[in-house]
Amino acid sequence: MKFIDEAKIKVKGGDGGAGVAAFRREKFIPKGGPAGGDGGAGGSVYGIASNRLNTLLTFRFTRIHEAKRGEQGGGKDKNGQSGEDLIVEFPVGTLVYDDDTNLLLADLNHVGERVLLAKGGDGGLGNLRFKSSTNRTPRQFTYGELGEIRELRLELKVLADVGLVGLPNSGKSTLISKISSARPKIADYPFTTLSPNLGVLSRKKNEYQMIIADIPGLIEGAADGTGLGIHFLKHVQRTRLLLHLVDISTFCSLNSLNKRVKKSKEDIIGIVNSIVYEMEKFDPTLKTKPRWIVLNKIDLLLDSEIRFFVTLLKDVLQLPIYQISCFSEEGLNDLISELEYWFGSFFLEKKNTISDVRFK
Ligand SMILES: Nc1nc2c(ncn2[C@@H]2O[C@H](COP(=O)(O)OP(=O)(O)OP(=O)(O)O)[C@@H](O)[C@H]2O)c(=O)[nH]1
Ligand SMILES: [Mg+2]
Repeated sequence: MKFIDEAKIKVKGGDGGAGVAAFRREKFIPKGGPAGGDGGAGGSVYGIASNRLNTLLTFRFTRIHEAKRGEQGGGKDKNGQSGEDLIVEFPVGTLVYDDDTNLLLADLNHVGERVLLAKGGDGGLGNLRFKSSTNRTPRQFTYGELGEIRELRLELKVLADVGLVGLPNSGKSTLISKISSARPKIADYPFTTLSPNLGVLSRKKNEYQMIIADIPGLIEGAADGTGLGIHFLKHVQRTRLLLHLVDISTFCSLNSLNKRVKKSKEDIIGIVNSIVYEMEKFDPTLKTKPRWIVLNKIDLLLDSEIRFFVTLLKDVLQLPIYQISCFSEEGLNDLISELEYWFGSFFLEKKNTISDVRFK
């Protein structure tokens, strides 16, 4: 499935049917009087948040969404039938903007949430309506109103509880594959992940569910378009917590004797903080979002080295720091327990669940 998070569509309410001018024509009833029925109202277009969709891809193929028009009125006092409403499904997390005014019409973030996007036109009036003591044989009728037309801009910001951010290769996709049933592509080259993956962390027989978003890696200069850019950060904007993955083995380098040596304190802090500036450039509030540093790949270093780096970072960053190895799975249970504890009751409240999703 290709991940598309922006689309433009046009919605149109159905036109109202015209009213009719007609007269009763029956045997032995001369001058039967007006009998033209009203036109039916046009159907309206509604948007609804659904968990059957995970991307806006379908809107790239179908751009115009139009409700049915109302039927014209008939003779013998017959009113036209109303046009059927059109219900358009959007993935949960879709923001719907009026493309002309840029006004946010809806933020569909709960399954079943519904919004009126384009109202159908009212039906016209038949001549029966114009009958009065002074106008016994009215010939007037009105046409139906036109349905509303709107150009819409759709933007999907996936709704996840936890966002994984970090440099390419830090192990974000490996982590999501270990703690949820999501199976994203994993490889030892940068930018393996090209679009977000969602995974659901379920605990205690589905009593707890937490949605985790794995996004493409960020690098220095991402805000200026380097690498895959920072566009994907919008998918962690609505998370409650960021897990900032760092490959701890990058804190060391090999010297001329092929011996592992620790990098300088400045370099280490530089590695960790390199993406923070990019996040801030994208959205300053991301910097204030709760963030935990997760040092991954501890299987590649000695315990003494790990202790050294953790102490160094704790002193400087003042952020919670966790150590894990997605390979040996060391530290994973502790991390999950901390997540459960941190999310507390919110974890239990979750109603809108999604299934693991992988986008190509
Ligand atoms: N030794 C070791 N290697 C790991 C560990 N976790 C992940 N890797 C490897 O690190 C490489 C990168 O992992 P990914 O999960 O693809 O990294 P990513 O952060 O998703 O990378 P991008 O999608 O490119 O941003 C892969 O070769 C993984 O097998 C770990 O705990 N220990
Ligand atoms: Mg990845």
